[in-house]
Amino acid sequence: MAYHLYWLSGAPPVWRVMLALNLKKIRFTDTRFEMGSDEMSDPAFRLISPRGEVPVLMTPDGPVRESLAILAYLDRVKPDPPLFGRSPTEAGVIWQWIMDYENHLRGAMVTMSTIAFRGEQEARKDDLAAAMEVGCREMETILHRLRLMPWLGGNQLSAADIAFYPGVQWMRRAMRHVDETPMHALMDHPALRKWEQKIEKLPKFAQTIPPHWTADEPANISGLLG
Ligand SMILES: N[C@@H](CCC(=O)N[C@@H](CS)C(=O)NCC(=O)O)C(=O)O
Repeated sequence: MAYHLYWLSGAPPVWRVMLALNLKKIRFTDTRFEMGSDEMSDPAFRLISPRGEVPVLMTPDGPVRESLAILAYLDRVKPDPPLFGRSPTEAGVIWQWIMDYENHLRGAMVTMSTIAFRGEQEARKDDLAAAMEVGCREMETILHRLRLMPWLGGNQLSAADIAFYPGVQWMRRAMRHVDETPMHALMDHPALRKWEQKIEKLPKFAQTIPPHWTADEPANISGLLG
């Protein structure tokens, strides 16, 4: 098989790549690592992933790492359906929403979920409150967009939606461990739910759900807390 994916269950960047591969109808074989496994620090794997991170997609052109780079690569390999738009304007808008998420919301989500999964809500109350403030503000901007447009990047599903969706699911899991905050209402917003349902109708969506979320496998620990 021409494509082979190295992955970890529950890693949002991996989920992006799986969604994109399925959307493009690109078949792939895979190797699932366990968090902290020796294989991830193996010198041979470090040659293709210097920090020992996943996703890595082996391709006929060589290994590609970094989830957004993999999405860009796949879009060139198989342009239909496009992930980064068809026009310069569409590409610009899609990247703008991706970078908004990457530069502003994602860091806040990581802080909130790390605190939540580690049970540090009391011990790190101030950090949680600060991250929550940023997270809520950024989420409101995205919700405003989803109230106006069918997809985050515009009128079509794009890399912006694929980049954002796994982070939202990660947040949903984290928020189960956090008491009253305005984030609960934001996460329940009908525009967000409707958008998620459309993504969940994508081809082979069920196969992309992190297996340890559906099976009764123990939660990952250390680097990957979900
Ligand atoms: N910016 C990278 C992030 C990759 C990343 O952080 N992967 C994590 C899982 S979410 C990982 O492999 N962690 C394992 C480790 O650091 O040992 C991307 O988007 O692909």
